[in-house]
Amino acid sequence: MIRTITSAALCAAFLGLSANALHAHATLEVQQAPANSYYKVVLRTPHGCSGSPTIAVRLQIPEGVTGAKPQPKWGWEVEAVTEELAEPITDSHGNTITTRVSEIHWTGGRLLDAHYDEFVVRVRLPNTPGETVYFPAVQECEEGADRWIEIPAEGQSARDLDYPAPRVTLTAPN
Ligand SMILES: [Cu+2]
Repeated sequence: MIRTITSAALCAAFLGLSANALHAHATLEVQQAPANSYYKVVLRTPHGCSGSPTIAVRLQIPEGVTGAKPQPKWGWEVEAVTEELAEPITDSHGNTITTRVSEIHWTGGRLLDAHYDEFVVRVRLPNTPGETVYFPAVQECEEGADRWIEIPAEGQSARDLDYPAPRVTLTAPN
């Protein structure tokens, strides 16, 4: 047992991977996307909270991200929380929009630690190429919660964080 752990640690050190890089966290399926595009946020949930089943997921929709629409999910209630926009915007159909969805809550389900699932929202990304957009997520379990909300400081890597917020980096617009 001790030998096995030592070789894994050596391997991780060699590959320059921190411990949590080997540990599948709550992340987005696609981590690069064109700025100003419609994007499918697929929040991957590969495990529960220290083995406890997931019973609720709350996803923050960051400023600048608009048009968020959650995908209905069998066995779960989905609720979209809205807030007033500082300035009204015009959507791609010429409609004036004065509110935006700022959070999505999934409740009422039960995802075992042994199972994998995804929570999906379609959004419009901001027109800020080069920026990394973070979608902080809270995973509530029967026992405890994992708060994937940490955003790296300037010059810091998300790999160095214990609970990194799911993210997508914006490339040049299409
Ligand atoms: Cu993990």
